[in-house]
Amino acid sequence: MPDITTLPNYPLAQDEDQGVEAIPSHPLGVKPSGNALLATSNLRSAIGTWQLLPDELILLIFEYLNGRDLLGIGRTCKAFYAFTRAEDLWKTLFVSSPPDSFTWRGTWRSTYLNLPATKVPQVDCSNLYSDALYRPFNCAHIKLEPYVSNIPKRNQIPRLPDLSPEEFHEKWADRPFILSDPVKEWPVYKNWTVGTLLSKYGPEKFRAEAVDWALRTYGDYMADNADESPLYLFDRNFVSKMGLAVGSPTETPDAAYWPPACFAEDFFSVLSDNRPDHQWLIVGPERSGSKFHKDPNATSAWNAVLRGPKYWIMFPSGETRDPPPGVFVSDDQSEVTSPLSIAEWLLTFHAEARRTAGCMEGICEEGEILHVPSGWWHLVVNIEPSIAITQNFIPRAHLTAALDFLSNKADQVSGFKKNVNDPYQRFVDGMQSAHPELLKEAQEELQKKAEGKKRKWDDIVHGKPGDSEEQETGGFSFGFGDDGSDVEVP
Ligand SMILES: O=C(O)CCC(=O)C(=O)O
Ligand SMILES: [Fe+2]
Repeated sequence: MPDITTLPNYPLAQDEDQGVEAIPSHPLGVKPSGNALLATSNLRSAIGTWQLLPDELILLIFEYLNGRDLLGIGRTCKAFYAFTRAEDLWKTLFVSSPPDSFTWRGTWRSTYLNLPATKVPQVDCSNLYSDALYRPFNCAHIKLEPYVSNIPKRNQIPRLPDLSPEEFHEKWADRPFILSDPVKEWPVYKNWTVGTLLSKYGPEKFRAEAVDWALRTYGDYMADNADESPLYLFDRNFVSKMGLAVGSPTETPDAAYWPPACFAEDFFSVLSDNRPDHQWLIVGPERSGSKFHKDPNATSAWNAVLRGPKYWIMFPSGETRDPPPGVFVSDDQSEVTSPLSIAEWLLTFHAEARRTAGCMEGICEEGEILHVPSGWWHLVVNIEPSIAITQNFIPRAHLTAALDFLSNKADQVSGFKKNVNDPYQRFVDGMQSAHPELLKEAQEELQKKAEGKKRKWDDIVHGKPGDSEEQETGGFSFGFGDDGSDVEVP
């Protein structure tokens, strides 16, 4: 019987000769729920009263069990065996109490239980029909190609060889772009591969989400995992761990890399060691990446790809703009909810996002560097195993935005060491001694913005002087948000 599905997003699991990209069969044979409609038997009938509960709730309840109990309940019937093989259950157990030393064994379950692949039983659960179990497997195997190709011309992120600081400040500080030249000069571009890093730094521990793993263990993970959302190495202390020198090659002859000239000005440097986290080494397998977010503290960023291309999809933000499709933001913008994994977002929202005004997309290839302007939403997915370095900075054009963020969104400020209190005041003090003129300009601009906002609010509430009765009553509907522009103050 062919596989059918109730969910339009799930491709049918078909043979390659049928001309559709094949998703391999689930290792236990579990099929999407829709197949139950025509099935003659269903393993779920063996779970007794649990049948009253949806699969998602069963998995949620299983999250409260420890490893021994999961194994126990998994022995009661094939259906529960399949449920207890859900990788997220074992990942959570592993991450909540990581052992000091372990061997990565291809899955979180096998790693937690220290089971060699030969000891994992092949149980046939082909009469179990469950979207909750099939979905993560499906998402772990989707082909990225349809999403990262055929980028509409209007969406394409511009690509340039290089930019001078003046060109950047005058024309490009608010726009995403890719530079193809500067990174090709970096020693880390010439020398780093996953292999060379493993041989040089294998025992060194790096941060990967909630765990610190020896790089060689992370290398084993990269080479052999089937996660829907692969663990992503994102380490902010790599420069010291790896003993790197960073700086312009004229001043630092043994420099491993240096920011391109157009990104060199960075006003957070006035805080020297008290600046917030600003540089990361990023390593991940194919399909790893970053869900939609804006970078911290209203900073801009560059992201240099050393190995493995990255697909970027980006949107501008602003008071009059909605967040990207599939992303939800609280009223004060302090909480961003992006509930879907990258794969599920691609399946569900990519087509709509591509049609949405403001969308920019591009592939940053090996040896290229991409600019993320302050305040832009971005989602990134690695098309192949990837190594990148990213750095956040405050350019001249976004000094006001950074001051605004530090002073008016103090509760959302992040990345500072615990002992750095009142980052806003520290930043103002630092700017006052290093760049008093620029600080004054930015503060004046901020002041104007605040007054403009107040005026706009007063206009809306009380009507503009000279407004007719009719305009006054209708004012609210076109006061905010309808003109598609991002300019807060006329
Ligand atoms: O390379 C990536 O996954 C993107 C990283 C990123 O967005 C960030 O560092 O803010
Ligand atoms: Fe980012």
